[in-house]
Amino acid sequence: AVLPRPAIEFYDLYPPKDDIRADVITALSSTPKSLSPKYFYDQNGSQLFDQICELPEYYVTRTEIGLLQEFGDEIAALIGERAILLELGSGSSTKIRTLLNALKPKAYVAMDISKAHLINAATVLAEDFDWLDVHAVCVDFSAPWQLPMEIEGKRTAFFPGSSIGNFTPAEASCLLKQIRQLVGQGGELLIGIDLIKDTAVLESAYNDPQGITAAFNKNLLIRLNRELDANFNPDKFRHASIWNEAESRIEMHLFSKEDQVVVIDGELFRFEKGESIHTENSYKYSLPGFAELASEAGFQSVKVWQDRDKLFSVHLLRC
Ligand code: AVI
Repeated sequence: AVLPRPAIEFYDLYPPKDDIRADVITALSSTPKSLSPKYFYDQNGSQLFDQICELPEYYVTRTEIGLLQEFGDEIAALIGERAILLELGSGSSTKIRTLLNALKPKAYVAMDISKAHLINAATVLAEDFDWLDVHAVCVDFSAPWQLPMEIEGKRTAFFPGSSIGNFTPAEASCLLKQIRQLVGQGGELLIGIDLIKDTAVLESAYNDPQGITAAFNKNLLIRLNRELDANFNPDKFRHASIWNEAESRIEMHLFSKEDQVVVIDGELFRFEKGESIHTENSYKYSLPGFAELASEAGFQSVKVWQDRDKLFSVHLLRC
């Protein structure tokens, strides 16, 4: 028998394809060349990211989930029941599952740039938590946005995974201010922040020996081939992640293995041997460093949790 699927409300705020084309062409025409990490997350990229989260080297996901499990009751007591829970970069909506029974929110709004993955994750969540009012919004956080629906209640944003680390500190500051607007006076933000640590630990988390992170990075080229009629040969690029101490960030690059020309929708792009496409930054913070960023954006710290090895932190902030 086919079981009825609990309905989710879906809202699409994602920009049209032309925006991607113009953005990619500008970024690859600049020196040094770059591509925004937001383009990683097509259906395939979201699945590869889920695989990264399971890697032994990628301590980020399991450490954060450990914190949410260990301190979930305390977090829920500080937030209180019946909040409107807004998750930014909800992906597969895995982490929120550890909090839902304790939090008993009035509604859950999953927000992500990866449309098909988002709809699927929100639908499965609505099936598993049939008492929960589930909404899904496809949105790009790098541009200003507003919640497309009206829901009454205290708002709590959830921004896990240290996804804010994929924005420069200046962009992160703008995004935090946007989140403050989103949740309003008395609203909260529960956010995961990855911490500065030993270079070898950081670099191995982003250069796994199974090559999943390399496949995730190169999927960007495969996506451009499909969506923008480009002719990248992913085998002619080498994945590498490097800790940039001065900027406090892991940088992901795709290095051209040879001199080559790539055509994107009729336009030619030259790559020299060894030239890189800078595809991602993943900023790491100290606790005081993040506290300063949050307070500058108008948030007060309620409580900070970290694991015994001081790998990762979860912050409850209020405005
Ligand atoms: C989504 N984001 C927080 C991940 C990170 O760690 O910066 C993306 C990622 N890139 C490579 N591995 C994981």
